[in-house]
Amino acid sequence: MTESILLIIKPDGMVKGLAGHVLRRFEETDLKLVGARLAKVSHDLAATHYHHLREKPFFEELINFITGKLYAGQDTVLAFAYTGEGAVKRARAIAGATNPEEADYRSIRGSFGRVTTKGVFENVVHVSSDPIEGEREIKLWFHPEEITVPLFPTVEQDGRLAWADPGGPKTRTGPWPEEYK
Ligand code: IDP
Ligand code: MG
Repeated sequence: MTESILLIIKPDGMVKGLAGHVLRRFEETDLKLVGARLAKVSHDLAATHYHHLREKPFFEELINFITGKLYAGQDTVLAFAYTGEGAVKRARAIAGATNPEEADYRSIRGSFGRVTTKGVFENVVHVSSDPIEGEREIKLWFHPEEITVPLFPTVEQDGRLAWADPGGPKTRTGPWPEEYK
């Protein structure tokens, strides 16, 4: 199945100079790069992106982390959209498990991530958890004109293209597919 994912090089990956390494790893796959941007992570964008974790005890620290507050104001991240056969599984294998201490040591998170004393998983990259999240996240981080192939339906709005279904936080309609748990 053709799937699309959002890859983010998180603030820790940016300040540690890992952008080139991460891109290299993804270049070794035949996933197609269809979007790339340097993005400023506002509190709103972060909270919408991580809405599924809003009840978690680490949520505030996670927002501080992703908006760059723990890294001397590193509030820009690199965001990429990739598409291809089995993209979620393949991208998540490169990234490694969410907890860097449990991630395969050859993966990006296993090699370069850490768990802070406050319990935040600083894990270098974000990769969409499943295709539904991939679509929601790409629509959240990219405008249609920034995606180089017709990935999702668009509509014209005030003379500009917009995503036909903007994919808000509530777009997940069912449980997570078994294979992505
Ligand atoms: P994922 O990034 O592997 O898809 P999610 O459960 O979607 O994992 O969590 C998003 C991010 O929130 C993680 O990448 C990590 O930075 C942080 N996070 C998730 N679970 C924990 C936890 O139990 N403790 C601390 N941070 C966490
Ligand atoms: Mg996730």
